[in-house]
Amino acid sequence: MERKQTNLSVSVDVTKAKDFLAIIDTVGPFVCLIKTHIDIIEDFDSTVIDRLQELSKKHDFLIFEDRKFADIGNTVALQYSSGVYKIASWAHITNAHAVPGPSIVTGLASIGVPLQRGLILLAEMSSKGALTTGSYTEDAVRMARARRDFVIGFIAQHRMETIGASEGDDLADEDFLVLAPGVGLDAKGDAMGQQYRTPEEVVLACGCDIIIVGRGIYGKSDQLNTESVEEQAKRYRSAGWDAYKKRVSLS
Ligand code: S5P
Repeated sequence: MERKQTNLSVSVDVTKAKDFLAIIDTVGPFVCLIKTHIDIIEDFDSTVIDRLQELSKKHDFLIFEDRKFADIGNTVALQYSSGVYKIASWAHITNAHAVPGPSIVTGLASIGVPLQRGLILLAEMSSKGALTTGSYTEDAVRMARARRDFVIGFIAQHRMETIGASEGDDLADEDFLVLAPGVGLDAKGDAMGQQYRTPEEVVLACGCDIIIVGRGIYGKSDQLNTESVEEQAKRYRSAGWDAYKKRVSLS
């Protein structure tokens, strides 16, 4: 983030490999992180991963596969390491729901720690009516604190620092990343329950670190317009980074 002066992560939720790679090559210079849903690519083969890894080196970004694991430890270890996608072999970061309890982290860590991967826990979701509130969020944060060798942060809508802390907990050196999806400068939501807030709201007012932006950058049209994608990536990058600099200067 510091090297490239950006806290923008682009979520590349498109179904054709050609569009997927074209968007990544276009936004690459402006992001710290590319977020993928590899299982929505219709013409997937292993060359997509080779190319993604080349782009990660070319543009200096990390790869975050948004797999949202949600099963028992043994199953998630298999889903993370094996199958068609072999996620652990290429994704620097992946994420998991807290719903199965600490065993999901144990299962994923058995694969991810030896590969020096990082895990993000979903502590709060952006969708309307999400059940990730109150004690659920607190327990997700406690699960992270118990595995700081592997859990590097949260998907959340607010800073999580003091949430779920008990008296006597030493939080002084705690520095979890907070990645916020549901970010848009133009729309307030979509027709399927997504809710958007501005970079200023999520980063400055709510203390999140990284903004995750999908359709706000590449729109919904079938015709990819890389000029407009580049323009939007620059726009979100400066909105996100300005809000971050303001927050850091206040703290
Ligand atoms: O709570 C969440 C968690 C995630 S990871 N809400 C989300 O929207 N996401 C993901 O962020 C979602 O799966 C999608 O890939 C992205 C948001 O996309 P956008 O097009 O709405 O910006």
